[in-house]
Amino acid sequence: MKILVTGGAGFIGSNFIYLLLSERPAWKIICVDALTYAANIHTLNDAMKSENFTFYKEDIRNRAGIDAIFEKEHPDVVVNFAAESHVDRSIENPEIFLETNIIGTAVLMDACRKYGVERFHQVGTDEVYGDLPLDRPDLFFHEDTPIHTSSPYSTSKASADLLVQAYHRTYGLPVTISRRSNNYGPYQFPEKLIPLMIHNATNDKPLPVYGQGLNVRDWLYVKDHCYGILAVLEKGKVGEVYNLGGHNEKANIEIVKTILAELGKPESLITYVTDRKGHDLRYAIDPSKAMKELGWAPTTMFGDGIKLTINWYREHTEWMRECTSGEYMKYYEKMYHNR
Ligand code: NAD
Ligand code: TDX
Repeated sequence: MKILVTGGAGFIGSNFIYLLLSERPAWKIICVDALTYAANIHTLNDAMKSENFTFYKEDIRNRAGIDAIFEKEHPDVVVNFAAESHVDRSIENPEIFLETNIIGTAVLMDACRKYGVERFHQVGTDEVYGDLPLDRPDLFFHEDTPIHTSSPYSTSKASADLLVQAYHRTYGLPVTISRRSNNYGPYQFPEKLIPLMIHNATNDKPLPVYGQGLNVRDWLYVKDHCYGILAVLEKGKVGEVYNLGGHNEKANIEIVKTILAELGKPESLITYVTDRKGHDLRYAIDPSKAMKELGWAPTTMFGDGIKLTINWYREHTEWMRECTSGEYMKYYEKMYHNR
């Protein structure tokens, strides 16, 4: 089996590659990543040691470059993690989200049509379903919940999903889509809530909580998500969408207080700042289809996962330093100064 993984130098893609190297050691892995600000090539240091792993620095928007990789490698399966993934950045600059998340996905699928693949899997998000009210804990996102997006990011991801379904219906491309909400774990870029809060708390810097910190997210340990994607590849039905989740809802403020407690830092570091524009209130996934049809279920409880995550960041200060030097400081200043 030869699998082409895009966005493999980012958070979830790299975790997926490490899962494959240990769980499917006979598979050949081709990683394609443009190495944007969100990537850290050192994340793949261990993977590079494997003879089953090949890395290409390429942009999924570059048709000639992508075609050349397909021409040379002829992958059996493609999993698309490559994306602009941060909601706040999409509010500042939507265009690159449209280019990478929509056009990039189309370029990849065109290459899949041209060279033939057994499966194109799109890594999606539950943000395509919009949000749920805070006072209706009985409501969840199902696979047939209408698409109803809030941010330029979620709109670009929804557009990509629709395009994937169109390529299936129009051209018969064998596709699957998985939708997941918030992941946490090793190798997540510190623009996202959990690594940002760990980084700031470790350095005794203020922890910027948007609004009142009452927005709810449905958290999944990244390794559980990666097992879910593998289950969709191996047991999923072509043309189907699978929601991956584990009923693990937490208000942001709860997460921030847990991180402070684990690190032994005072709650006085919490700073309430101006809310995100269009801030989605609550995400909550109904994962029963994936559980029933794929036999998949998450195994990491949040209490254990957050400890594993904090310890990983404690042990990888050099990795964090690489991410937070240079461009990151300018980004942080722009987004959080006087917020
Ligand atoms: P990330 O931002 O950590 O990594 C994205 C990777 O894609 C980076 O390595 C980057 O260099 C690469 N990339 C970006 N633009 C590219 C381009 N034009 N060509 C080639 N490579 C490019 O993202 P992530 O958190 O790992 O998310 C991966 C996927 O999962 C995304 O599609 C995202 O929408 C989806 N997702 C993420 C979460 C989450 O909680 N992080 C939840 C649900 C879904
Ligand atoms: O500094 C912060 N303060 C804060 O209160 C940051 C960065 C975030 N927040 C809040 C906003 C959200 O309610 O924390 C929550 C989580 O924020 P993010 O980590 O930015 O994630 P979110 O916007 O929920 O989107 C994530 O989950 C779905 C991923 O980034 C997406 O790629 C994925 O599709």
